[in-house]
This record gives sequence, structure tokens and C-alpha cells, in this order.
Amino acid sequence: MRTSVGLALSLAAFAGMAWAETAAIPDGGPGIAARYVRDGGLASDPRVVFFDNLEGRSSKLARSGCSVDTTPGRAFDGAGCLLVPHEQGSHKPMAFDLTIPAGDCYFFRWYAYFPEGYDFGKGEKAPGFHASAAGVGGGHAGERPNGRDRFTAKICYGKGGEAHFYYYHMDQKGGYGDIGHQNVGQRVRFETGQWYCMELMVRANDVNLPAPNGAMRMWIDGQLRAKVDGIRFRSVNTLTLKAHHSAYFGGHWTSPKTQSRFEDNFVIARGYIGPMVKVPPKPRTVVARKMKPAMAPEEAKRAQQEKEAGRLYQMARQAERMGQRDVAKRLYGQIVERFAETSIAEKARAKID
Ligand SMILES: [Ca+2]
Repeated sequence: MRTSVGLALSLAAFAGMAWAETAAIPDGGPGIAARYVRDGGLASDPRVVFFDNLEGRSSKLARSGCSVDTTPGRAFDGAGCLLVPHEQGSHKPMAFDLTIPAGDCYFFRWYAYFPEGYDFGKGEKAPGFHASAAGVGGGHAGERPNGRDRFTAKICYGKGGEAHFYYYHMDQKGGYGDIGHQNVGQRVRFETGQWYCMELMVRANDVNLPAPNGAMRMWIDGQLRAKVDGIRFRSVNTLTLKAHHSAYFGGHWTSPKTQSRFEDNFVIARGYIGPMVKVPPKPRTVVARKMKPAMAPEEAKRAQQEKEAGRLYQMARQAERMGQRDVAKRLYGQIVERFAETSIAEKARAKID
């Protein structure tokens, strides 16, 4: 009797420890990326195990039909992003693994963009994680994992552009994986023509706990939008996380039309990554006494608008030189619409007329 009471107490203590870990998962706030302006140097952070901003000469993501797109003005940041093509009636591009060290808990951040007219159909797969024992290949759709063979935890872009979890685990209701909808704050439904910062955390459970402690989190633009706790993914510790680039429509359905989605700035790390910061954090140095008088707010705003408009104008000119008149025209249109008060708006208007 004493032994069983002692065992129950130590199990409760162990479960309590596991709960404390769950509680420590961040809800958002500054992540690893907050220290690296425009992700510069982020690849060298000791917690980062995979980084690809599609700016190099080659990319490990340019596989299975996916390619690097350098159309001016297309990327989230820099010159390149990933073009993910979908053919009407096809499941392609098929999923592929990204090499990372074996691990039990990872964060995966990327940026996602859906151009105007994009049709989410019945939903498509997005990046995430899976695990499989040696000798267990793909093609197990519709089979409940047994704890020793495999599991999956990824994001899907669902019907109407609403991101949710899709996960195969030991306690799932049926043969197919479970869906975990957004359950924190207001649900986000993707709009076209806009970049979104996606982040997924997956923690495989410690095995043989009385209460399983597997967990998933999803952040959109740095805001926690979905969480699931208490998941039993596995019954052996040897089943560890592998990163997966998934981008196919299905289940049983396919892309409703031939179209492309775009992605940029992929990072996988051992801690919360968070959105890219575009300006350096404010320096903490003491302000010198003799300073140039600060610009009036109106003047500063105007200068900033001139600068932004100038940047877009340069991009439009570059597109023109490359013979991409549609892109150039779109950019000139943006200048006229967004920066009507600037000197550059006049020049842009002349280009459209
Ligand atoms: Ca890029």
C-alpha cells in the first residue's frame, strides 16, 4: 500500500513538472528573431537549426516543383521567395523533409502569401512536423498511429483560408487525423495580397506519463491563435520530430484551379522565433545634449513617404527593364494610391497614363 501511494505521489509530481513546462510555452511577445533585424545573422543563433530566406544561390526548398521567384516586389523580404505551384486537379507539389537534428520540441516559422483570386478550395497542407520509425514510409493516410510507428503535426490552410492544426496521434477519433481549430482570440481568415507570419510549435509527449503532455501552438503575426495540450503522439521516445514542407491540396480533393502561393523566411528553432523585425530596437544610450532639432512630425512623415514611394518607384523601373509591365504597372498604381501627396506620385501617374 505504502509503495503504491509513494508511486502515485511521484507520478503526480512528475505530471506536475510536465504541466509546468507546458505553462512555460510563450504566448507571443519578442522571440529569437527580435534580436536580428530583417533576420540578418539569425541563421547563426545557437537555437536555430534551419534557416532559408530564399536569398542564396540555391535553396533546399526549391524541390518537388517549388522554385525561387525573384519577381521584383514579390518577396516578403529581399529579392527572392518560394513559389509553390498548384495545378488544377493535382496533389502536387508533394511534401518533402528538411534536415534538422532529432528533437522533441521545435518551433517552425515562415511567411505565407496568397495572391489575389487565390482559391483555398477544401483546404491544403502547410509546413509542419512528422515522425516515423525506421522502415515506416509514407502512405499511411487513414490509419491511426500505434505510438511506435509514426505521428504528424502540421498546419493546414483550411476552407475559406482559415489555418488550423491537422494531427495524427494515438488517441485520434478515427482513421484520419484530427483537426484543431483556432481557439485563442478571434479567428484569422487569410486575405489575399498580404503576407502573414506563421509559426507552429510541436512538442512530442514524454512517454508513460499518467497525463500525456504533447502540445501544439500556432501563432499568426506573433499572436497566439490556437493551442492543443494533453496530446499522446507516441509511446516510445525514439520517435522524434522531422520537419516537413507540405503544400498539397487533399485528402481526396485537389486544387480547384491552377494557381500559386508564395512563402519566405523559413526558420526552425528550439525556441519561439516570432515575426521579423524591420528596424533595430531603440538604443539604450544616453541622448547627447547638442542635437539637431528634431523634424516636426508632419515633416518626418512626409520624408518617410517620399522614401517609401522612391523605393517602390525603383522596383517598378526594374520590373519595366525586365519586361514585366504588369508588375510595374501594379507598383506605379500602388504609389499613386498610397503616396498621392509625394513628388513621385506625379511621375508614377505619368507612367500609367
Ligand atoms: Ca526572401
